[in-house]
Amino acid sequence: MAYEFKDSDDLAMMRQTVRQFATTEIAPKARQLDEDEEFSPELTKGMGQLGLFGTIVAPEYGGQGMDYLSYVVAVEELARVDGSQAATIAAHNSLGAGPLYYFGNEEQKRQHLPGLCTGEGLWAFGLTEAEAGSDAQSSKTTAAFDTERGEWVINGSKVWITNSASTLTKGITVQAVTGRKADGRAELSCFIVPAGTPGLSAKVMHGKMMWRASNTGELYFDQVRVPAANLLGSRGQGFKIMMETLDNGRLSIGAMGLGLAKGAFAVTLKYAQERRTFGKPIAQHQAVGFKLAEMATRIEAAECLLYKAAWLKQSHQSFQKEAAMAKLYCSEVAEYCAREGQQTFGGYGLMKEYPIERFYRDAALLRIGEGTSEIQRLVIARYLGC
Ligand code: COS
Repeated sequence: MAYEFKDSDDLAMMRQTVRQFATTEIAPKARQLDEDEEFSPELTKGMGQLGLFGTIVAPEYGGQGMDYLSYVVAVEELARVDGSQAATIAAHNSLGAGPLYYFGNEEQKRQHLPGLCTGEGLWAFGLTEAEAGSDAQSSKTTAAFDTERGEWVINGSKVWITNSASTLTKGITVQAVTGRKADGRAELSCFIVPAGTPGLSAKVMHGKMMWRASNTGELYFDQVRVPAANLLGSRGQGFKIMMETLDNGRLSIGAMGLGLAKGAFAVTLKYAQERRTFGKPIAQHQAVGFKLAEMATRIEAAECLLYKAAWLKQSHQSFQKEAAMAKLYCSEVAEYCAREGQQTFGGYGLMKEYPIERFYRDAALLRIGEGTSEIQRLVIARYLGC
């Protein structure tokens, strides 16, 4: 049989373990952490003990050696309860550990990866700048080579960088301009910048509408010096490293969308079966029943698309187009389910007491972060030959 539309025994066990942790450890704290805009090192370490760090990294570097579908399911189960904790895991694994694992040389991998597979250390992805968001090639951050000292000197800034300004942050992979190509475009390269390097400062970004308990930082590089050995990949390969990393990252953002949609659906169904109007549970009014039917149908379609994309990735087939589709569609389904769920809750859906309110806010990030919905459509259209 070519397809098996069910979790394997191992996957089902992993799903159950993460769901249990999310329900018993994260759910009771999620509302308060969101309200206080507080990152939780304790929950992060707890997720580390569960094996959710270094998920796809091979055991020889300290990782869990999971396949991609298992990783996607782990993120989905966290997002079913809390987008902030899921964001910490997704950003760390796909964007933090990912480029070091896929593009690092042996020495870099042995030096950095083991500490990133436990939950005791976070690594961030330094791509976005104030004037380089969707147009990710237009970085202004520069790295100049000091031939006398054999060091790169980095100057510039980054913004919106998940996991970059926490007490657990161990470092950042930074894209910087290292010269000009023959056609005049910027030559971009990636650098490993450990936290605490002189000249590097990080500021936590406050006032977010969503993912309020995840750590988001603004980074400043003022004559930050790193040795030549901290170049990741080769000089000029930086943009490709970043783009390939985002291809992978789209799968985990898709998982965040699917998880949020499932979480919003679950609380809405329960509420609709309990809340009574006109003498019966509102689930029995066709207007509400149709909403639930539509949510469930879209969730089913989103799951098929995402799991297929993850399967393509883990079976070493071309997956980039499907990853962009999954990111796009799962984030739209998440937003749909959060909005229709909130509508079903009526006035209560506007109150922080009910998690649907948080789902509604968290869903907004998914159509903007790690490539807007417009960028996903652009990427998909390119794969179609448009
Ligand atoms: N994998 C590998 N290489 C890739 C690639 C990918 N997915 N996408 C592009 N490239 C390569 C191209 O092949 C091209 O190589 P050459 O210079 O050797 O020809 C180079 O990168 C430039 O590609 P292109 O000209 O297509 O780049 P654009 O400036 O047009 O940008 C988009 C392409 C819009 C897709 C890209 O900028 C993008 O993804 N932007 C969104 C960034 C984003 O998601 N930011 C959010 C980060 S939050 S963590």
